[in-house]
Amino acid sequence: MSQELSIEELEKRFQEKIDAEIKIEPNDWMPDDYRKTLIRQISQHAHSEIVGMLPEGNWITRAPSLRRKAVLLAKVQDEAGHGLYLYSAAETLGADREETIDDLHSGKAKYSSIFNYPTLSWADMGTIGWLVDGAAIMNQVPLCRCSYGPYARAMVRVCKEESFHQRQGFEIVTKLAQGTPEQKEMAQDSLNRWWWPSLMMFGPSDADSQHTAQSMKWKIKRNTNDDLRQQFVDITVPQAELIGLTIPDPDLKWNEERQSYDFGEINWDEFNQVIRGNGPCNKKRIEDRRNAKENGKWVREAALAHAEKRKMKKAV
Ligand code: BYC
Repeated sequence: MSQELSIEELEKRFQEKIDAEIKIEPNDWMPDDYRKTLIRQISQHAHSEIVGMLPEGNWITRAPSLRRKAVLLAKVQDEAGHGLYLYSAAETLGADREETIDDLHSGKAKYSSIFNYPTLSWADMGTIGWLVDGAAIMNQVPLCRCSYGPYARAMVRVCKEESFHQRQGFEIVTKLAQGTPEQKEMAQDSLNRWWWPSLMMFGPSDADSQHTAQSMKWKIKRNTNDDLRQQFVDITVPQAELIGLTIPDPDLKWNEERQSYDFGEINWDEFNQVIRGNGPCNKKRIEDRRNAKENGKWVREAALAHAEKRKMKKAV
């Protein structure tokens, strides 16, 4: 039937479906740019989950107790799972998984800026859970209502797991903040280093965001970058106060009129440098992912050889 309709008519019907909150499924007609936008966002998101395993994986062998180690291992494994759901969701749009991953390894594809910062102390495991997973939840809960069905459904499970990640992180930071003066200092130092990069996770300001307007029209995104960033600040500042830590922003102030916090200017030069590949750990992250693929080659080859052997056995 779609062949009989003009592109304009197809686009009109597509937008009507979106406006009526009807999910778009893989075999439905969709504009090329809708498909491209989703492949871009979902694959960047998948890469972020996989690269996001590295800064925390770095601390698994140094976790301070068996309990902390088990929890951290589970969290890092959850992130691998999130990456896999997301690569699968991108495949439903026609993306080739190997090519998508090659784009990450060649430096062509983006992933979240936040994972280009180093994890220098155990407190960073707490702060990442508290702030980074906290920001991820703020951004991803609305994505559960994304117009594209497979992405929206993947997000439901991801968000449930992210909530557990956020809680375990906040628990680590709370314990440190209530510990010895050295432990409290470690927690404060970690907050000082992760606060601004966490705010950058939400992306450029609305005035500079290239994709937000169209993505909101298509209901891929449900909120603007600045809107989510503000919600994150409003929720997180009282949490820091509760555990006696100070947000490293001299301009942070409650605005009675707006019933919201005013906060200082983000260093957009730093953000732009990091997303262009010049952050503190960009090169190391890509190198680690490339090595992981290379080191896993024998597993893929063995699995393929095994599959071939089974196929031959069945054929006999
Ligand atoms: N880092 O027009 P804009 C997680 C890029 S959480 C790097 O606003 P859009 C995890 C953007 O891609 C993190 N690049 O774009 C948590 C675009 O470049 P291109 C992952 C960024 O797409 C804990 C350009 O800047 N979450 O995984 O409308 C543990 C202009 O931006 C960033 C997601 O991916 C950034 N922070 O909005 C483990 C959530 N911000 O593509 C893992 C899904 C912007 O034109 N994604 N850019 O070259 C989204 O919601 C949206 O893609 C964004 C950006 C809000 C991130």
